[in-house]
Amino acid sequence: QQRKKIVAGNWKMNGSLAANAALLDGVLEGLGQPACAVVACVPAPYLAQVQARIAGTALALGAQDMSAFASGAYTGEVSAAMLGDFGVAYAIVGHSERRQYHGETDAKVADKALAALAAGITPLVCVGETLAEREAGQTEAVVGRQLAAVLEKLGDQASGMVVAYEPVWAIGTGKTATPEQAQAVHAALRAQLQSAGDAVAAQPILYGGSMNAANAAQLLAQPDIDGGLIGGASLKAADFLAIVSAAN
Ligand code: 3PY
Repeated sequence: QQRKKIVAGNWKMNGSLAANAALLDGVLEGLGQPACAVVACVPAPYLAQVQARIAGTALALGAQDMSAFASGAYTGEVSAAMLGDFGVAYAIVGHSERRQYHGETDAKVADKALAALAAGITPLVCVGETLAEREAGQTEAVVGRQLAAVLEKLGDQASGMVVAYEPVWAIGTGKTATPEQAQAVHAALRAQLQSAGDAVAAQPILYGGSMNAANAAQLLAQPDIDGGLIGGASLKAADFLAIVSAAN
């Protein structure tokens, strides 16, 4: 397969200076020079700590969210340029926890993706349906709507983004989409990306939602699953490294 794979850990709101140091020691000890891109999306206060520790290694730095605005009177926000100052290469935007608990709309997510690209940061754009939406047979309509908003906003810059499919019912619940369920949605997303051009469709599509050391290989064996956005398993060095190995 031609597409480069990406394994991105989403630490969410976990960690401390001490815990991060131990986790990074464990990951970096076993990481070597993987063929896939490997990313740690860390809480903003720890960017400097992680940037210093990963210098010269194959681990790249990511953020979990960012502001859609460039600068100014937006109390509490962190801009893409600020992230860039700390060597951030990737930023998750539109994670379902942001959509659910912080009211992020499709339009807001699209604005964030655009702001990331303007700062040279690759947005990891999350899409996904709730359980109710899946049971109502709306999965493809929902993720299609979420992705369309971003494609429209980015226009010819869309080839700079990476999409992550995260079924909301599989996030932090221990439930995982079966490889076949995930592949079906990834294929639909790929077709939608293709409508925006070859370069857009050539980007990896990540699966997220309780991907772990036990299920990663089967998920990653699917033709349109090109990596993972890893929640809980990214907090355990051995589990995270096992997923990286499965992607290599
Ligand atoms: C999960 O695996 O729970 C995630 O939300 C990854 O972003």
